[in-house]
Amino acid sequence: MSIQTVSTRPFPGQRPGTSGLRKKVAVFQQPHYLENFVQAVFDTLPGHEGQSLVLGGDGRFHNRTAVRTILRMAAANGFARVLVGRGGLLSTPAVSAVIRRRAAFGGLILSASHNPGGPDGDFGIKYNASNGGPAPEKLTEAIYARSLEIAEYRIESEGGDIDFDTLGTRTLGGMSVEVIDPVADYAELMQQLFDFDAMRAWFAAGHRMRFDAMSAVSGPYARAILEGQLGAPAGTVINGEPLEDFGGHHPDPNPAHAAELMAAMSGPDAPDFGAASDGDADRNMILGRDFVVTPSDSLAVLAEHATRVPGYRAGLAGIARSMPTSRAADKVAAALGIPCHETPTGWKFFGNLLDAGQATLCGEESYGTGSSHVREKDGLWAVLFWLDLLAVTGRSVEDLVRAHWARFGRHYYSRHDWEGIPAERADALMAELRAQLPALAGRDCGAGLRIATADDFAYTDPVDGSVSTRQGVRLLFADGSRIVFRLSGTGTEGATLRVYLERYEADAARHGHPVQEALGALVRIADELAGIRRHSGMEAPTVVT
Ligand code: VG1
Ligand code: CO
Repeated sequence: MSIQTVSTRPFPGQRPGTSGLRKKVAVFQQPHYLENFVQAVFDTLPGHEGQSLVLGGDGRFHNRTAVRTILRMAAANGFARVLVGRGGLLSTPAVSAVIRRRAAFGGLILSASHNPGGPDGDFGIKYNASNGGPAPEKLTEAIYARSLEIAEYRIESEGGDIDFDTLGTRTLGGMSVEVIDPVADYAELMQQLFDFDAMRAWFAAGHRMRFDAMSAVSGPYARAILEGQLGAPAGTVINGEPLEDFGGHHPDPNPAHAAELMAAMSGPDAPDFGAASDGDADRNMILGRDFVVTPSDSLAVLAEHATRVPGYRAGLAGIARSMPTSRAADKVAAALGIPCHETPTGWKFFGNLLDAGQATLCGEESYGTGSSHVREKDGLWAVLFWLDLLAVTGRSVEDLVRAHWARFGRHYYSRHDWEGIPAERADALMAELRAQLPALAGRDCGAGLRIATADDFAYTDPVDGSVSTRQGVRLLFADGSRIVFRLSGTGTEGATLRVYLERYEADAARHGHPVQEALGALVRIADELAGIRRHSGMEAPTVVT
């Protein structure tokens, strides 16, 4: 074993955002950049010596280089074993599943998730703890603090050519490197949760599905499970080969970026069920024929019917949703007599609730849904959940959602993203908005909309008491409508303002309006109060979902 200690100097700005550290590939390619961050993680984890680490990523450009570096650093930092996905691939939910199943100390996930990849795109890295979930804020802040004072890192000088493309165990500087099948543990977990026979019968009866893997890491998982185990015809999974640049696409499963799938799901010959997932396979989009399911509704529908599925037969302990996610799930929770927790944006805030058994299902408006089976959101899991429901109820996607609205009311919902605003302008917008807050309660905004309360969301974790402030400006209207403003914590260029709009409609006779029309008054109010056009200099949002 020949450990090299390399002198280095801190890089500013290695603070993890909503989900890990994300930067342009060129930033990560700077000498010592990745090494500094990885050493900061290891330095912040007492007791990691002699333990197991899980390692893998979504296969984007720089994934393989980073895997090699991290293997050598893990060896030099005293890990006994690294479990690495074959080819350096592991989806985010699969990392979570492997950590839990094999009782690993933690894991490193290489991904910038839904951000574009390739040499000019983004790269990212995040640490997940022994519960399989994203490092909580306390830990990410400690990692950041450490990155600001780092002076050296340790790396094994050999092992740069270690084979991680074939299954098996080899050694690197006294540490064992176990190359595992990226799909196997995950697929087994899915078999425990869902009724594979019912889903097989659904396909055998001639139902059709299209799953768009967006040339990202979900391809191998979706092929193995949908086509391999459930008998879906070959070609059900499209864009199923993970590519370093995601084929030049934005691997973000929403109606704007999954245009190919949207087109395929329209018309009388369209498949019965359409789905997509993102770069690291933790997001999901659910479509019926000519029908789009919002992620907030998806969470609510899954909760409503959860006991139809084997893994949730015993019922739900609770539901948790991020604050900007619509309150459709709250209605279901109330009907079931279970709590519905409201957390800040980012999956790391669900970890404690899941660990404490206070929540079974979790969801975010950003196409993220998951459960206590792992500690990450899980794209293919959500797709299988829907598929299982289609199979056991014999109903269509649209029918399930419309019946849900009829029973619980419809939450019209949309998110408007204003991307690429210069950071100081976006900060000024938020600062002005925050300054107005004390004066907003009681204001009549016209169109029958009166602001009942206005605040900046703060969250106290009910399990460990930790407090997170400034998590989004909320305008709550007397009729139950909401507007939420927050800045993205995952972008790598300028700032992105996210405006979340929600309006509740109980009357089934009024459930058929186009969404943007139903939210028109709220869109107007959002711009009036926040001066979005004035501050951004833009005329319209860049992405509407
Ligand atoms: C976005 C979403 C958030 C999600 C996060 C990570 O964060 O809004 O709900 O948890 O991405 O998703 P932000 O700070 O940009 O709004 V993933 O699939 O990119 O890891
Ligand atoms: Co993701």
